[in-house]
Amino acid sequence: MSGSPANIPNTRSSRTAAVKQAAFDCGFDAVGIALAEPLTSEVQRFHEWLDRGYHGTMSWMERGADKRADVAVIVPEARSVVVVGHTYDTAERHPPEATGKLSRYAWGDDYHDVLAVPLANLAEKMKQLDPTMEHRRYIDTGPVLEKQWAVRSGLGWQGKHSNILRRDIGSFFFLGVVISTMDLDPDEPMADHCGTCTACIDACPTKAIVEPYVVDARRCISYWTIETKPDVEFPEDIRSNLDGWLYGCDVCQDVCPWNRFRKETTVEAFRPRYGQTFMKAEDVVTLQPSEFSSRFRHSPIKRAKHAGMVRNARALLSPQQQHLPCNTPTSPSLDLDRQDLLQPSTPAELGSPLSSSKEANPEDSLP
Ligand code: B12
Ligand code: SF4
Ligand code: SF4
Repeated sequence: MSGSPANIPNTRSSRTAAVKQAAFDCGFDAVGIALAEPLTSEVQRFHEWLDRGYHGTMSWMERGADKRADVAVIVPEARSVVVVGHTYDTAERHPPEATGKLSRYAWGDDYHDVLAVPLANLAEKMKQLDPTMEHRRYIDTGPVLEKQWAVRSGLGWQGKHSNILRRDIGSFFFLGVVISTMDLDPDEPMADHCGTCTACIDACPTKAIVEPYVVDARRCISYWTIETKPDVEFPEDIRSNLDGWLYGCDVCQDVCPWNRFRKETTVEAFRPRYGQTFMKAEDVVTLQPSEFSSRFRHSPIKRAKHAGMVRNARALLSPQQQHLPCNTPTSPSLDLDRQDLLQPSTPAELGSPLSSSKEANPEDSLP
């Protein structure tokens, strides 16, 4: 019987090392591996969260419970979940008193599109290591509990703001997963380094972090400015506490001490379009639908739609300022469905390599 070709690792540990190296070669900044076992306690908490109504109008979160609980429903015979992180931080900062702020993740092109390429490349490299491999891959594109897989895989810990973070690169990174039949060595979960810190809870303008590690989306600026239909007006206690955010919100991450070690991406596609980290609300309310389409083509902001961005901008303006000529339609159109899967496709160009990490100091001055 012939053995593996010389360049294909033939032990589980060498295959695992090769997969991790492949993730870095494809441009990811962090990688962890979990066994593809059912998520039991995590799913129970997820359902408690839904039962409390914390998902608001995001009814798509009620679907796909079987897939969230067990990735073997998605990939029969799944053995491993490879979780990757890709930073999106850039050198730009929001001016301190700016209003009309755009959240950092949305400054450039849509990460679902940008990261589909390196994730496809990673899957292709895994396939070269194990030609019999079956897989599915996701970047916020399906009913997969990505943060919980990131925790299981040791990629990071879940902070009290509920995002995943790491000591070497902070939290400004996206997550992606490859669920596969490949037999790989799992990593140990990472210790929680939040300690006694409560900076994110204290700073949240709308008090959306209702207990440590738990966000009530119905109180979160990100939910209101991104996920609600354009014809829904903000409740007064949200509107009056928007803290200048036009689309999304970065406050809980901006105040996190671990983001002193944030790592800048060199991926041009994530840099702010037109150099803008904020837009004047007065300008947004007068933006024509055609201008909106061209300004936000291939941007995550298209999710809010023209009418949604105008609604967000109006909420930032005082009642007097709102009497600007704006005549904007508020007709809601179809929602994007996050249950769409990224279909495995042919590998494309490798993603741009990223700059090396800033040195992460020991945690003496940190929580
Ligand atoms: C729905 C959703 C939202 C909702 C709900 C937010 C939320 N906290 O889940 C809204 C619209 C508000 C939102 C906002 C944002 N989002 Co979002 N979102 C998602 C999505 C699609 C699903 C997340 C989900 O399943 N939430 C359900 C709740 C129940 O999960 P959970 O918060 O992890 O809850 C767990 C904890 O509370 C835990 N728990 C309870 N008690 C305790 C106690 C301890 C000790 C511990 C450890 C845990 C714990 O149990 C729960 C279940 O396991 C994911 C993509 C995906 N498919 O996973 C992206 C995702 C989470 N979002 C992301 C981002 C970037 C954001 C924003 C930063 C965008 C912005 N700048 O505006 C904000 C952050 C707001 C915040 N503080 O959470 C990234 C996060 C990357 C990262 N590094 O973690 C993801 C992973 C997308 C991606 N692929 O990169 N998002
Ligand atoms: S994103 Fe903003 S509103 Fe939402 S939990 Fe974080 S600080 Fe609060
Ligand atoms: S701000 Fe503090 S409590 Fe919140 S995630 Fe960062 S370290 Fe944890």
